[in-house]
Amino acid sequence: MPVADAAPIPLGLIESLRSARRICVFSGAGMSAESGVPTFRDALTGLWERFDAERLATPEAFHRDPSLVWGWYEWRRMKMRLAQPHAGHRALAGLERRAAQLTVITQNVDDLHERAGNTNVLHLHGSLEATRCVRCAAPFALPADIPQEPEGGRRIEPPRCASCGGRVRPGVVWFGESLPMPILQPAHDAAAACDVWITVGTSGLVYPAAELPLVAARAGATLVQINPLPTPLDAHYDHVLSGTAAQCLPELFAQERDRASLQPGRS
Ligand code: BV8
Ligand code: ZN
Repeated sequence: MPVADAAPIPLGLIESLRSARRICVFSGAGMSAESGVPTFRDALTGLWERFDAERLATPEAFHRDPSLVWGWYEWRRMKMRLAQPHAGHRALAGLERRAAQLTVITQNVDDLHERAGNTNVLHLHGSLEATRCVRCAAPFALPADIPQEPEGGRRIEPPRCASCGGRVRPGVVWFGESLPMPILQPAHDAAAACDVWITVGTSGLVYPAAELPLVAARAGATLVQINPLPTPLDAHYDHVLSGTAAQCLPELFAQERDRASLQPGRS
């Protein structure tokens, strides 16, 4: 993806960051792209290329063809396990150590934010590793080793639940399924209380997640978008940084930190 040179970071944004007490970062698949995790739309290759993500990531698809869907999630889990956090993830972990309060709200089902060191991460759409029984919801422990999947993918029969024999499903939120309230409520509260809201790497097309930036806007937060491409919600943002996550996040916080060091009394 050709990346335009990131425009200089506006001083007003640096100031907003410097004076912010509560910061929210809202990430999508683009946040993990430079770590080699295919974005949601790019994850449709090989066996799955003729499928539409929104139709594959559904309870109906799993019911109709469990080995096709389980194979897809094992392939994505392999990609996730082989991936490493990038400079953008590390910059967010560094910000958590410095900021008064940082909440990372992610649509991603990978664990790259946590692996980089962020501890306050809300997974709106679940996690690839949190597997459970589709019938009795008993948690299911996956083998520790990295799945060895062919590049083009393959069908794999899902494992069976030890207590009721039901099929095991990925711990993600599928289309048509409601988001877990114990995650959505604190995400909504963080959005309504933040001083600065930073959206990174999302097309902003999936609801109710895509409503959260508007909650922050209505609460008067400064809104920042980081994406190499325009998105339908750009008009709602005070600052749009046209660049990638691994490029813009370290740059943004380096300038904020450097500026801070120019001002007495703030580490
Ligand atoms: C629900 C987990 C109650 C699974 C996912 C209101 C209006 C319209 C539709 C609806 C609505 N309310 C509900 C719906 C239906 C539906 C929905 O939103 N449909 C959309 C498609 C129109 N929502 C639901 O079904 C939700 N549930 O509402 O329940 C209910 C129930 C029944 C009926 C009504 C209501 C559940 C949604 C959650 C689905 N699960 N993931 C899995 O991963 O397999 S969603 C999944 O897709 C991701 O989690 C993510 O949210 C989304 C993908 O979007 P992005 O992350 O943005 O990724 P994308 O590839 O699109 O874009 C990448 C972006 O990054 C691009 O902009 C690109 O330019 C940028 N980029 C690329 N490289 C970089 C970069 N940026 C920075 N750096 C880079 N290097
Ligand atoms: Zn069970």
